[in-house]
Amino acid sequence: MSTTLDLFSPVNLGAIALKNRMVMAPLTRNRAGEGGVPQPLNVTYYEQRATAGLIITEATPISAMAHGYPALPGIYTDAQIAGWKKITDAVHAKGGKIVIQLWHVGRISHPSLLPNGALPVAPSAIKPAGQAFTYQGMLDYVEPRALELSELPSLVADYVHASQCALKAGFDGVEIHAANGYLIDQFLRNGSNKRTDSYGGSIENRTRFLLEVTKAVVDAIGADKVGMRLSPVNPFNDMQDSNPQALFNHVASAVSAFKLAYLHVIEGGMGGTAVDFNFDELRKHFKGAYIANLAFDKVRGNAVIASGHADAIAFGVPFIANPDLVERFRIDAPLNTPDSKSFYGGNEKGYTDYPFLGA
Ligand code: 8OZ
Repeated sequence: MSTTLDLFSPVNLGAIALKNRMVMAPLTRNRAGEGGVPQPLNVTYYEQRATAGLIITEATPISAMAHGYPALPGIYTDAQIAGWKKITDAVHAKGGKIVIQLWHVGRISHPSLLPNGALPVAPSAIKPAGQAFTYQGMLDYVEPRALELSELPSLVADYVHASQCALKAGFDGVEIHAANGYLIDQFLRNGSNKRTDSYGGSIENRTRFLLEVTKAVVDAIGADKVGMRLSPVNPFNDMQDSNPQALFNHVASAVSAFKLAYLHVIEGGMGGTAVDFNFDELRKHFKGAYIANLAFDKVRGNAVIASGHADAIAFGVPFIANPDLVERFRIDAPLNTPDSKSFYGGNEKGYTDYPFLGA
């Protein structure tokens, strides 16, 4: 009997039993309904992809202040819970597993997207380069308001509330979004965190907010239902750090102590940015299950699983264009071509109309 593991081998990530190691990456699609409530169209989209070993939902705001793009679903109101419940029921009925990605965008927002035109919040009042995607089109980012120390516990409480809402909505777990230049990552990396209090300066201090969120969510719903996503060297959203290897080795060790369901890492810069970072070294600092992500294909995915570096692989764009990606990989069938113009916003076109094999 062969003992070589590959993308089609089952695996347990904490309490979540996966029938294969092909994970659908979190993908922002901007197609939720009024009030951030998932719609029937969103049910169809996720249900179509339930043959993935695990679906990680699109990044989902944990509060009204956590929004930073149009037409995002939320996970903090009863109507949103009811909308998501239809999705988790549909995915489970097809034998799939689904966790929700908990998101606060921090400074990557705009007053027009926030309650009463509020300023976005961030660890420090540093305006990111670039423009926000708003209902009025692309608008320059504004200088965010630096969070007061006294506000941090209520933010942690928002993560806890959202994780409790997630369980009510029937999710198998949550993924804490600590990647890609959003609020938690803004605390971690010193290009965006210039605080002089106990949440800024040293690596330990910059990691404090992440660990407080993690501990609170773990205490609320159990570590075996909590994953985390990191992107140590992704420059997306105007991010940089002076020593990412030291920072993220520390982060991986510190979160390892919680015995999370998994750590999910974007192993480079989105858009193919060259990086100097040793992901094998980072991986050794985390004792639990590990999901690797960044433009993998079947051959590289199988190789990385066989090598023991990763336990599962997250695929993004291939799952947008191929609802039956697992079957296509299994039989080496050709893949549908993704249409990048319909990634963000719109209707069923480029969302639920990609053909299945044999259609
Ligand atoms: C692309 C466009 C909008 C949001 C991320 C949630 O990078 C995102 C995102 C990506 O994590």
